[in-house]
Amino acid sequence: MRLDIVTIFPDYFAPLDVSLLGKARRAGLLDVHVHDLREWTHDRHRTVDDTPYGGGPGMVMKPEPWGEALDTVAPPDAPRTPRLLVPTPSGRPFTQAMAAELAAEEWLVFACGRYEGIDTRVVEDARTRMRVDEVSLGDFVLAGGEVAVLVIVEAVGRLLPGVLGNADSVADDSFAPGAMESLIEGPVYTKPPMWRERAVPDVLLSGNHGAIARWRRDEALRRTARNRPELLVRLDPALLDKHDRRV
Ligand code: 6GU
Repeated sequence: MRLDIVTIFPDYFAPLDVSLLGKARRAGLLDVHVHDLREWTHDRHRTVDDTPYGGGPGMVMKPEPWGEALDTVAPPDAPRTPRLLVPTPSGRPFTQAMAAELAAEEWLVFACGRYEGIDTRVVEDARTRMRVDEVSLGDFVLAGGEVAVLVIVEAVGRLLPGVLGNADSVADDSFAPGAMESLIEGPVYTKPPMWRERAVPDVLLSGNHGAIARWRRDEALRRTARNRPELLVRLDPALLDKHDRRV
């Protein structure tokens, strides 16, 4: 998968050299290109922002550098077009289902806004020639899109074939399409079996795989009810297993 990231802070993306995604890049599974938006400015101060029309606080990112940047990264007359992602708190919620959908794409472009956002005409213009999604990570405000892009790239990158070892199956993850779609995972344990007078639940040491699966699902239901009640109330009844019960 190819990723192009346009930002005024290329240094934010150093973490993409590290850990799982660093390894995926070195293995050739992920081809990441980070671009400095200021390369598409033409004034001495390399200006990327200006005051908002209509007044109000803060600054808005100017459309011209963004237009040139997107035309260069994804030329309008090229045979292939990428999918453009614009992180913004006013976007649609980013979900595991969207991560899975994006993992099937060949080419993603990310536009990182700062300040009060990017002049709206940039997204309108881009929509005339590529698929564009404005996405939000949740109901809070970050200082810019860079950290949101790191989050999205990690969520998508770990789903690419070959990135995770087989042992880390994605099907059991919280929110995984299927049985875990509206559930969060329960607690996990490792050795030693007793630590500070706290025992690992007997069932996990039993070797009874059916009982272990049942216990894990009960714990996922319990934890979802406690921490994410809004997920449980819209749990699709078709996704309930016939042995699920009040826990
Ligand atoms: Cl995607 N961007 C910014 N700047 N703030 C956010 C966000 C994204 N999601 C939640 N807050």
